Amino acid sequence: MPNWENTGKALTFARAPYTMWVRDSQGDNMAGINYQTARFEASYGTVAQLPASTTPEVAVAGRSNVGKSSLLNKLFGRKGLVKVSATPGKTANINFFEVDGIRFVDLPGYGFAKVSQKEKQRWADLISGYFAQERSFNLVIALVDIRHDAQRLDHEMVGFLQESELPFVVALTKADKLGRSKQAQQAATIARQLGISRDQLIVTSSETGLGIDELRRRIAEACL
Ligand SMILES: Nc1nc2c(ncn2[C@@H]2O[C@H](COP(=O)(O)OP(=O)(O)OP(=O)(O)O)[C@@H](O)[C@H]2O)c(=O)[nH]1
Ligand SMILES: [Mg+2]
Repeated sequence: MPNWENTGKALTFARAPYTMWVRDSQGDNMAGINYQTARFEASYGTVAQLPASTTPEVAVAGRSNVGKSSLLNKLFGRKGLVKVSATPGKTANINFFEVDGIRFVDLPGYGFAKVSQKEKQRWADLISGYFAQERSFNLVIALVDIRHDAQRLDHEMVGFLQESELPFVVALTKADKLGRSKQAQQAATIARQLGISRDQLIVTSSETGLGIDELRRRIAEACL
């Protein structure tokens, strides 16, 4: 049972059965997703506010400061669409973006120590509340910093995704901070630590664009 924060309150994930939407591909899957249409949809502070899920959804989850917002900007090819900050804890809401009929969901980062217990609990409730809803979970992109061993909260996130049988990939972030051989070494180590196969893991960088095309391929497979 995941315990997202050290609040002492374990959160249960009772995932409702869900309908998986796929976007109408107008007879041609190869047409792909037009990322140039990316637009901010809305920001929600409580799960009760979330609108019904009527399109494919791609959610981005990971520890605070791991690079969720930067990765979304890189995917969209739009520098400032998703707010990025050097200060962790910037995204304390669930933010929806709409890209060519597909909804991208920027989840709040977990594990940031310097906020109040109350705020931590609010973030944890947002994340678990999102996954407990009846939504079209086409793909979850779980982000893990390539420079470090998998942390407790990374294990809990991936364990939860495996147990709930949600479709997911792990994107290792900030690969530009390591050399090529170290990247490969960390990818193998983190895959082993998380108990996932190497092909469930993509090495990425929002600085250089490494892995972004591969990620777009996975998203297209999951949503079209
Ligand atoms: N070098 C490098 N820095 C990155 C990369 N991705 C993100 N960063 C930096 O890491 C910091 C956090 O990035 P964000 O994208 O805001 O991270 P986040 O996961 O959205 O953070 P929260 O919303 O606070 O949970 C920023 O200073 C980014 O510039 C990357 O691929 N390479
Ligand atoms: Mg963010």
